[in-house]
Amino acid sequence: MQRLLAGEARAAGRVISLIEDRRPERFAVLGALAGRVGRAERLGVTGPPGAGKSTLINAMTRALRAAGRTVGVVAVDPTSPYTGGALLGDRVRMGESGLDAGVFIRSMATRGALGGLARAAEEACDVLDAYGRDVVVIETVGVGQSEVDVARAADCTLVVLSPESGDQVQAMKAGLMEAADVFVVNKADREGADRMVAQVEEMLHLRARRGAWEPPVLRSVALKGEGVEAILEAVARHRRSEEERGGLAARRRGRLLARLRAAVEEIHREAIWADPGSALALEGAADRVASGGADLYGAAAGLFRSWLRRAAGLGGPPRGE
Ligand SMILES: Nc1nc2c(ncn2[C@@H]2O[C@H](COP(=O)(O)OP(=O)(O)OP(=O)(O)O)[C@@H](O)[C@H]2O)c(=O)[nH]1
Ligand SMILES: [Mg+2]
Repeated sequence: MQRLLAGEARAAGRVISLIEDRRPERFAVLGALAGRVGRAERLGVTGPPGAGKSTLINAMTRALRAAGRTVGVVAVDPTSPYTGGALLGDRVRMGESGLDAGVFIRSMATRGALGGLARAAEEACDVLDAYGRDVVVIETVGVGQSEVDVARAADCTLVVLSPESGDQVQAMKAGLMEAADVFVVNKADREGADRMVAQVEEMLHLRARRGAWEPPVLRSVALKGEGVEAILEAVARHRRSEEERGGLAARRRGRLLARLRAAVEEIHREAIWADPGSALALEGAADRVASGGADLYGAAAGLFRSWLRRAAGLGGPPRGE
């Protein structure tokens, strides 16, 4: 079993590299996974820089492994302490799970547009899901809406704060706070944790209720694994509540619609610029716009139409293969 898992991890690693580099082969590889995606429980973890997200994920991973569940982690985080399945430096080490084939950790660095990275990260989660991980965790630093959205593309989103997060929380405001299904005030061993918990609870009271689920505000000392069981219990409770209300299905459906839309755009964008005719036409259009002979959008629409005609001549628009 361990060896099978290790072999699968290697294969998953290779597939995720194709995805990360946005290589054309990814279409076929992702296609082959169809039908096997959707079994894993997906957990998003976001929050201000340094709040302890990675440390907490590490502690949760240990608890999940102890319960016999396999775990995959995708960290969308250029400063992540994860490298190749181990944590670096004086930060928490993977400890007993360091060489555990039941844990797969992958960092994805910001490369190119964040939108592309968001898609790549979600596809990496699909791969780990298809390879049979029971729980797939995605970590993002909650500095902007798009990063928060990545973590939100999960069945349950944990927002991790620390006693020092007060100002950051003010700065990030709505997006981060509204993404939360479960709040965790980590570093509860430090002064100010009570104040932070009170601040979040007050904010939750002020806010109109989003639905039946009231996000709990929990405490943890991730470094010592304290509070982890209660967090995992809250995640399980949230899942049951979502399932009862049909929220999980609705959430996954909404995500699927958004991903399909983005995929249509991505396929066409790539196909348009892969066509040498488009590059030629682009130069001509730029000349016309520069000399005042055409407006930008008119020229762009013309470029698109001329590509459609060429694509039709070649047997139709691309199929993403
Ligand atoms: N005192 C205390 N320190 C902690 C705790 N959890 C994490 N830390 C420390 O906080 C620092 C940041 O922890 P990380 O887990 O890397 O935080 P992060 O949120 O993943 O950071 P980024 O991914 O860089 O945003 C490290 O030095 C940890 O050792 C805790 O419960 N108590
Ligand atoms: Mg981290």
